[in-house]
Formats: sequence, structure tokens, C-alpha cells
Amino acid sequence: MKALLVYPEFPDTYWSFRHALSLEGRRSAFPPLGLLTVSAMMPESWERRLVDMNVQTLKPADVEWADVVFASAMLVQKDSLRHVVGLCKSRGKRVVVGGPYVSTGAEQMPEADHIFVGEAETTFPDFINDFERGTAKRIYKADVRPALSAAPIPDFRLANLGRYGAMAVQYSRGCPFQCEFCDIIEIYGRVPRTKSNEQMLTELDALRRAGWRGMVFIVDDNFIGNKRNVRRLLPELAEWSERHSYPFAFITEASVNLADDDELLGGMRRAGFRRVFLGIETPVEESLKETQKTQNLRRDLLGSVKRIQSHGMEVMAGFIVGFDSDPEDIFERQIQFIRESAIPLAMVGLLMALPDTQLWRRLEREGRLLQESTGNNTDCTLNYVPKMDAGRLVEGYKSILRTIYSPHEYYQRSLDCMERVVNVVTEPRRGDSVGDAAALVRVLLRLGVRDEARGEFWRYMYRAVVEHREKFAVAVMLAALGYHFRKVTEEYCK
Ligand code: B12
Ligand code: SF4
Repeated sequence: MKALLVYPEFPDTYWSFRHALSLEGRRSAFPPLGLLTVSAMMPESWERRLVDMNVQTLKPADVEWADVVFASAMLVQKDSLRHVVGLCKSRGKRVVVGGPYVSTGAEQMPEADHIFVGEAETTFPDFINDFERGTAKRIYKADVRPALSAAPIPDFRLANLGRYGAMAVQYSRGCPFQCEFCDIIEIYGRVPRTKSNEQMLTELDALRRAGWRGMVFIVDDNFIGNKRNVRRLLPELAEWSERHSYPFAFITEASVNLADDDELLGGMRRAGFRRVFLGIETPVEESLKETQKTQNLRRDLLGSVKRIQSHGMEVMAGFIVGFDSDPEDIFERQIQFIRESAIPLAMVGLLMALPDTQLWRRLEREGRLLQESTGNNTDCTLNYVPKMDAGRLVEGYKSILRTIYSPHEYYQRSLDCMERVVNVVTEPRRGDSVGDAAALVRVLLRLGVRDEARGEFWRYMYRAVVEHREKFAVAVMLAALGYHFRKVTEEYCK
């Protein structure tokens, strides 16, 4: 059997990191971990090929080669997914789809032959049996969410690792909180399930043996969702990292209450965590209450960010405008918060009602739902009727983006961030010094020569070298990322 695994194209968004990755000589941020996991569950005898359309073109010959095509997608990839499914069906291929988009709306993909709703660890073996007997069903949905002991080591060999900016592994699924807009808790549940320490370290060994060095994103919905298990993992992870001379710098996502736990913070630092993405959403208490973000309520959010930074981790964060309770001055308040937080990578989005969420159901009841969202909460579209005038909301949103990603503001936040985040271990490099040197030349040429904000860039680099010499690589990387954010902002705020 010949299986073609296809990952549809993303639009160009903040999260695509495209303008920064091209300076680094990479094509996409992360490989498609869902498909690599599905591949690892296929029979040994099956031949497999991966086409991640974010790093290579899907050619008609790839489709011709296959007996069956497997595709995975988020909502934001739906147009590309539709194109892939259409192309494969027009060539008479069987098509199997899964991932978050069809998991929250299986009816969206009538052309596909087989649809996986939710996680596939327990349903995929059934599908393989049925498929080989010619009795495969249209929909596969597990009655209960699988234990992660059933998750195989992802088939990392299938991806061309050199084309990606970072690798991805997963430790847990699910999150105990209940934010109104979140679809994670609908898809992956509110009881966080984790892999065993042994599973986790075996996966990391597999990545290390595959030759990967550099950033590894632990793509959990909330890394500290199951604190008890994380406490047991961290000492072993730290020991593993030390034994292998810190081959990876870890990034993950966590809830803000991470700041309350010195043991976890210290453990993460020792294990080699360098960046944490937090869901801050808004500094406005009323809006946090409205959206049921209880873990952020009645807390000094700026102090929490600072505390995490003081443990050697750069904070990235998500912010949202468009809540019913947002006051008139919400835009200035978000800008002020982001400025004071020293968070260079502040992902600000418009509130978006994702299918099958509490927010979706409330807005539907209130008759305020307009259409399915694009899945991209930064493209300045709204899929619900906001309380604030829609035009004012979108203009205010754009004013945040223009301000926080203007060269002066961004470079200043990056300097503030380097000041606060003190690392003891140097960033792991990929062992490709020619590639690193070429990337540096590209950044210097683009930002220091061709860019109209080159004056700001050189002032920033001067201060970075004088004040944070040991963080030169981080300073260059932050500059490249800032350039990406600025370019995407110019696109959105035309
Ligand atoms: C890593 C990640 C990313 C990476 C993408 C990496 C990549 N190449 O895929 C980055 C950081 C770039 C990213 C970006 C975005 N993301 Co994202 N991301 C994730 C995250 C945290 C982990 C994904 C992952 O690797 N999971 C691990 C794998 C093993 O799980 P899985 O994909 O679900 O796969 C399992 C099953 O679904 C199933 N399966 C999956 N595919 C298939 C296919 C077949 C054929 C079969 C049989 C089974 C199957 O089998 C797997 C094993 O059980 C998820 C949350 C989550 N828990 O998944 C959000 C998530 C997928 N992202 C989401 C969103 C909204 C986004 C953004 C749009 C954010 C934004 N606001 O702009 C952007 C869009 C990207 C862009 N460029 O525009 C949403 C999607 C919602 C939806 N309904 O579509 C999620 C669910 C999180 C959330 N609620 O915010 N994301
Ligand atoms: S903390 Fe994050 S993952 Fe958990 S429910 Fe809230 S938005 Fe979802």
C-alpha cells in the first residue's frame, strides 16, 4: 500500500513566521506532528511519503503515486485542504482526513471518504483493519479520549528536518481550565493526559538521533495542566538535557499560574526551557471574568510575567480584543500592558468564535453569530456582532498592531526582555556554522542595509552588543522575528 500524507498550506500569518524563516534559510516553523503520529501507526509494510505544502509543492505525480491519501488540517487551512481533497478525488484516490478542522465539523468535508473525529490512537488501528478488509467506515470517533501511553513515537524520519525552524513533540493533551472561547477543551478535554517520562525521553532521543539540534516546541495545550506529572518529568528531563549537553531549547505553552510555582519554574529552567507562551488575553478584569479566564483573575499579571522571565524564560503571549466587557480605552490599555511586559512576541488577535465552543453556542443563542470564522484571528475579520461598534473595534485593533510592531517599540521590548531574562546556558546551535553565518549575513543585509528602519536596527544591535553581548544570537533572532511581525502588520493594516 502506498500512503501519501499531505499537510495543506497555511495563509501568511503572524504564526507562519515566513519573513523571519526565509532569513534563516528555512521554509516553515514546525513539521505536521499529527501526520507524523498517524504515519507511525501505519503497518510497517506500507510505503509512505509526506508532502507538507508549506515546504514543498504537491505535484500531480505525488497523487498518482499514492493508493490512499491522508490529510490533516486546522480551520485556517480549510481552503487548501478542500483543494487537496478535490485534486485527489478527481484522480480517483481514496481520501482520509483528520485534525482539528474536521474534528469540530465532520460535515464540512463531504468529498472525503473517511473522516477522523478527535484523536486517532484507538480508532486508527480499527480503520487499518477495516480498510484492509474493504469495510472502512465513513466516520471514526473514539468513545473515550485515549490514554497517551497509546501514542507512538512520531515518524520524524518522514519529514525533511532541515526545512523547519523548530521541531515539535507533545507531552500532554487537554487543559483543566474553561475559557469560553477555547476549543481545546472541547477537542482534547479538561482532564490533561500525559505521556510517561520514559515515552517522552525516548521521543527526544529519536529527534536527537535524527540529527536535530536547536528549538523544540512541546506543543501541549497547557504544559502544566497536570502539575503532578510535570513535577515528576522535569528532573529527568533536566538530567537528560545535561547528559546530552543541552541539544534542545524548549518552548511550550502554559497557563499564567505557572508564575506561582517556583519549583516548576526552577525545574523548567534546569531542563532547558527558554520560551513560554502564555494566554494573557487582556489586562481588563471584567473581560477576564466574562471569558471565564479564572486563572488570570485577581492577579498581578505584569508581576507574573516578570517572575517567569526572572527564571530565564522569555515570555510570548496571546492577547485578545473584542470581548463584550472591553472598555473604550481597551486599545491603549493593551498597548501599555504589552510595553511594560517586555514581551517581544505579543500575538494580539480579534476575538474569534470557533465552532463547537462555549462562545460559539452563546453567540448563537444571542443571534450574534455571523459565519464560520476564517480560523485566523489576526486577519481583521469578525464572525460575530461585537458590542463595540465593529468599525471602531477593527480600527482600534489595527492601532495596537501598528504600535507594538513599529520598529522603535519592538526593539525596545526586545532589549527590555533581554535585560529581564537571564540564561545560564547558551542557546544550542544546529552545528551548521556555515548556515548560521549565512543567516546572519541575510539579517544584516535585510534589516541593516535595505530596511527603511535600519537606523533603529543598528541602534538596537549596538545596545544589544554592549549590554547583552552573550545574547547576540538571541538579539539577531528577535530582530528577524520583529521584521516578520512588521511585514505581516503592513499587510493586514493597509
Ligand atoms: C503546534 C500548533 C501550531 C503550530 C503549527 C505546527 C504545524 N505544522 O502543525 C503553529 C504554532 C504554527 C500554529 C499556528 C496556528 N494555530 Co495551532 N496549534 C498547535 C497545537 C498546539 C499542537 C498541534 C499538534 O502538533 N498537535 C499534536 C498532534 C499529535 O495532535 P493532532 O494534530 O490533533 O493529531 C491527532 C488527531 O487530531 C488525529 N489527526 C490529526 N490529523 C489527522 C489526519 C488523519 C488522516 C487522521 C487519520 C488523524 C489525524 O491524529 C493525531 C493523533 O491522535 C494545537 C493544539 C493541539 N492540541 O493540537 C493548536 C491548534 C491546532 N492551533 C490552532 C490555531 C487556531 C492556530 C492559528 C490559526 C492561531 C492563530 N490564532 O492565528 C495558527 C495558524 C497557523 C498559520 N500559519 O496561520 C487551533 C485550531 C482550531 C481549529 N479548529 O482549527 C488549535 C487546536 C489550538 C487552539 N484552539 O488554539 N499551531
Ligand atoms: S488556559 Fe488555554 S488551553 Fe486552557 S482552557 Fe484556557 S485557552 Fe484553553
